[in-house]
Amino acid sequence: MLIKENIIKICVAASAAVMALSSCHNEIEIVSLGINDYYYLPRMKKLRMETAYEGEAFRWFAIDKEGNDSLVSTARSYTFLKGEEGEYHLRFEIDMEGRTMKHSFPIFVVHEEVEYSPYTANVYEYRPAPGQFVNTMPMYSPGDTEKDMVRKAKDALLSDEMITLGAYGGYVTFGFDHTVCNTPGQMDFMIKGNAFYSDLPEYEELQGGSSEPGIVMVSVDSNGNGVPDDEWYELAGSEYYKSTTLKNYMITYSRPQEGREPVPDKKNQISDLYYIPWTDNHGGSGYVAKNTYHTQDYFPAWLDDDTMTFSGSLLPQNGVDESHRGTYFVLYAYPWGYVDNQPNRLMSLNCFNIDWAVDGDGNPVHLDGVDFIRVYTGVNQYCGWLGETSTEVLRATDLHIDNDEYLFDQTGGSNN
Ligand SMILES: [Ca+2]
Ligand SMILES: [Ca+2]
Ligand SMILES: [Ca+2]
Repeated sequence: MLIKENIIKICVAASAAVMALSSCHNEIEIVSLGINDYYYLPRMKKLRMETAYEGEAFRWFAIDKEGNDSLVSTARSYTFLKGEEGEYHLRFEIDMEGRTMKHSFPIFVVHEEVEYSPYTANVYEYRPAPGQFVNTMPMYSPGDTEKDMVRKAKDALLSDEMITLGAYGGYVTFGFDHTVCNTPGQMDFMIKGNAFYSDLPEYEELQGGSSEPGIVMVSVDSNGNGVPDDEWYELAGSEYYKSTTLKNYMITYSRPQEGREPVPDKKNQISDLYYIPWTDNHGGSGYVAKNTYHTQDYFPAWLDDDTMTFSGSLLPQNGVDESHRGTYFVLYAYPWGYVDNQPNRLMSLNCFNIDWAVDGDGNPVHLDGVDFIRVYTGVNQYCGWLGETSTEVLRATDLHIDNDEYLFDQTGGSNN
């Protein structure tokens, strides 16, 4: 009932606005502004508005309850997104041939018709780098294509099962059934991994065990095609601004040569030391070795290419051979901002804030919400019998939707 009354009120208000504009412009022009008199929009969905006019300047204002306006965009189009239901007001202005036309309109943000899921709902890309769990997590079957493997990765994440990203650079790109909104001052989503602490003395300042940090990137479906082909932004975790983190790192892995003679290191449970060679853009090179625990192919079996190239930021190595003889490695955890880095029980340290987004030059970027999230293995490291360091990923949770995963204050944890 309330909504119906609102519609009537808005229609009246809209006609008044049209009348006002009509005094200096004919109605056809007004219609071709391309902006409706009002909008209904589910929460957490984007609304892209664009004027049909070629103006000299465009201004979009958000108007608060007291009637104060604030400029939100000077582009020809504007994408509106709100996580909270309610009535919002905008004003659009266009300068054209020495005149300014204005159009004020409300947007009613309503609850979605079909309840959103708070969890991962789609996987768009699955490109693990070579690794000891590749082809088994998720399981490859002969004949599977990349599309099949993306579907298997999706089935896994939707069931809260683990997938591997393999060695440095390997990634997965996933999303939700809505846009994840960036709530100011709050963590926005959580991603689980399988990190755990070793039994280190509590007085040790550094904690770790199996921490295989994955870097998170976010993207907005700016072109609205539902595909992650838009600009990406890294979420700057605790290591981002340190000189020990390399930017624009690039690595290329090569498929193992067919019929090559393996070179084992039996003392360290390695069946082929020189199994998968890699080179990087810093003059480095090395191998992803094959161990005796995992005997399947480590190179993604569904790909035809003989090489795989990955790029991104490179975190410093975090593994230390505390035994000094290759029997006991501790992979120390970074403070915050990475996947598969801190144990899942430390929930806030597995949470991410869209406000951490930076562009390719490291400049902070404000995003109202994100449609695509990518996680990639952030360390290039090999730890003896433990093998390559590879990020593992389980399902993600949107913290702004009621869920069973995240059970305490969302503002807790690391910096905002
Ligand atoms: Ca936020
Ligand atoms: Ca897109
Ligand atoms: Ca892991």
